[in-house]
Amino acid sequence: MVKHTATSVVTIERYIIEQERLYPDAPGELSGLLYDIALAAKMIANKVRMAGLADIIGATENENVQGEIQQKLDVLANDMIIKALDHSGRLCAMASEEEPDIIQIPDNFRCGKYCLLFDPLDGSSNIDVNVPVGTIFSVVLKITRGARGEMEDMLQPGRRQVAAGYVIYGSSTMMVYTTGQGVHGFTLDPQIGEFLLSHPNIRIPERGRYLSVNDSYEQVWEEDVRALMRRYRGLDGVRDPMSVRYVGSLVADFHRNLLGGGLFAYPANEKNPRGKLRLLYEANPLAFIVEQAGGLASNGSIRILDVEPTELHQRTPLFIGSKSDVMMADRMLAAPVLAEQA
Ligand code: AHM
Ligand code: MG
Repeated sequence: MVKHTATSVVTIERYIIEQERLYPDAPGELSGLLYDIALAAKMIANKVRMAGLADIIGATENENVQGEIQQKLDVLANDMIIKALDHSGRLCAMASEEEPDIIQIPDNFRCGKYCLLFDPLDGSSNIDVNVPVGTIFSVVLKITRGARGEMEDMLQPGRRQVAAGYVIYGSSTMMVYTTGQGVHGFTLDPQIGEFLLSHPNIRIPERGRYLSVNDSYEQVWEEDVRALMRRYRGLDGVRDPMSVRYVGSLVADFHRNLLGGGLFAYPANEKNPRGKLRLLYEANPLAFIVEQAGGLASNGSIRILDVEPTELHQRTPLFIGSKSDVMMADRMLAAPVLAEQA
């Protein structure tokens, strides 16, 4: 990794170019792809920042905006990502949490060798109350021979990802990504419109301070999950208690735990026997990031990155964060969580 002094200003573009020089075998197209995603993130950040004003502006400028500003932000974010990337020649197809099927590259654009899978605006139900939301993305190489991306290209296990990242639209906007050479975070300077390197080589603490879980599901958890949560809280005297922090916005909960140490858990339950979160758009990319930062992600029985996907919108239980805390989940959830069989 190139060392930067505290005073050097490193834009995401400069960083990506420098990484490319360090790893000459790495395909340059991947760098361009990351840069395109950063551009889409800036456009989404701009809309998210205006979200609280949408009604006010809509009321005064109804004719001009023709409803666009009041369109659901997750749909807008979805469209922005597609439009920022479909013409680049780098992708052979995309898949989004917002779309039922694979998104093909329009006929008039060249197809490339990568597939992009993304959740355009995770936690979007929080937007009305000014809680951070995020974009999550995953990149895999095309494995089929035809010109276009196919389902088989999308359904690759997470360990085959070549890049993954997220953008958090919080008190500031940050983009965090990995290409398999560590995890690096960039903060958007809104004055100049550039992502600047602010968190080089992020490492997650081995043991977590925070537990992020929605414990209103306690009644519908299996008994082993209940016992695990009691352990994290220090109630069985084995572990010192973790503090509970739950935003209910995965990117925000994950980001806090990545920097400060902690565990995010969304176990299977009676109502959601396969869990809630999506393997391809949420669990896989965050699992790649957390492992690159020294942490771990599991579905309660196996490593998330080793799960073989069978469908585009597959759900999975998720335990992700500091290594020793995720390993504790694997040890205590003796019976595999219901996900794999379903
Ligand atoms: P979404 O993709 O529909 O936004 O749902 C995912 C969100 C995550 O951000 C968050 O961790 C989880 O749902 C919260 O779910 P719950 O309200 O059941 O705790
Ligand atoms: Mg989501």
